[in-house]
Amino acid sequence: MLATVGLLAASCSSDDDDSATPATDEPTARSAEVPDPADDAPVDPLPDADTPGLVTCEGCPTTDDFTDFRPDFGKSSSYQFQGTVSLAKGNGRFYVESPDGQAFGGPIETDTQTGKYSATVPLVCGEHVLKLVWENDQGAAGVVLRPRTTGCAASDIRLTLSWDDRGDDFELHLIREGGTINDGTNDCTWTSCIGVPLDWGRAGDPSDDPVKDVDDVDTLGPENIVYPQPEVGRYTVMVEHWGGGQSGANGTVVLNVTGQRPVEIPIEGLDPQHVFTAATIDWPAGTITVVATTHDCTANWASGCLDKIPA
Ligand SMILES: [Ca+2]
Ligand SMILES: [Ca+2]
Ligand SMILES: [Ca+2]
Repeated sequence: MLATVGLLAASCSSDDDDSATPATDEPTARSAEVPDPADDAPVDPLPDADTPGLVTCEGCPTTDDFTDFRPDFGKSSSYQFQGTVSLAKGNGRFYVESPDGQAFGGPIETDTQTGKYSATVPLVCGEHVLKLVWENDQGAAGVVLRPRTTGCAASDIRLTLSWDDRGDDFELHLIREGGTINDGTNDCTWTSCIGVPLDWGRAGDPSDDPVKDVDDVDTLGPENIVYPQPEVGRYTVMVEHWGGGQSGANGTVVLNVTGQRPVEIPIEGLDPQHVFTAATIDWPAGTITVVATTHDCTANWASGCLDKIPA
């Protein structure tokens, strides 16, 4: 596949953009007429590059890890990318976009001394766009992939959480109507929704159950919950900051709900043993209502918040 590598112009800060020329006859990056996304949409770190291939610019971060830009991930719902990048100034960013308009992103943990990076990236059904991007003072560069997955059913609700290196660690919760955080029946989270999923919807039918298919137990994340065919009702999206982290941790939770554009909700200054209520989702309307409130649970914390929230 090396011979078919597409070199695209990256978003270099250099003025010398004419030097970056596509090496293949594949269509080049999107034109500049694409309207600006909404303020609360997940940010595409390489908005001008959508053609599969390496994205390079002079002096920018580079990686030699990719030769297959259209990988087939089969039935996997996530993939752990790991390798080495040169010249990255900090953590990278991944970004995923599906043909039906779902989008989400998160950090790629990157050791700037050794260049080693690792991130478990949630995948969506079918063919989609997946970017891995690093920055330095010269600009942003990396790789654009067009992966494919097969045999999966699209989820009407997808939640993707990531955080910074002060958070250790964050925990994503999807609570159905009538439930509270950390109740074992109505809260999809690390204790209830990994491996053997909760039996929501049709009893005994796992195809309509929520699953936490990506979990993380230290810094950065991501975590991901997919819920294919929601029951009618109101769902609450919450995030816990567990005990090992530092105060003032930041993060984001991205909601992808069928019929709605993606909404990214910032989490700002979440202290350990505090809980952030991100939003509610009403199904089947799909209505997302941003809540963005923080609850101090330090007085009632034992392996998670034991306060009865939401009411
Ligand atoms: Ca976690
Ligand atoms: Ca079920
Ligand atoms: Ca981690």
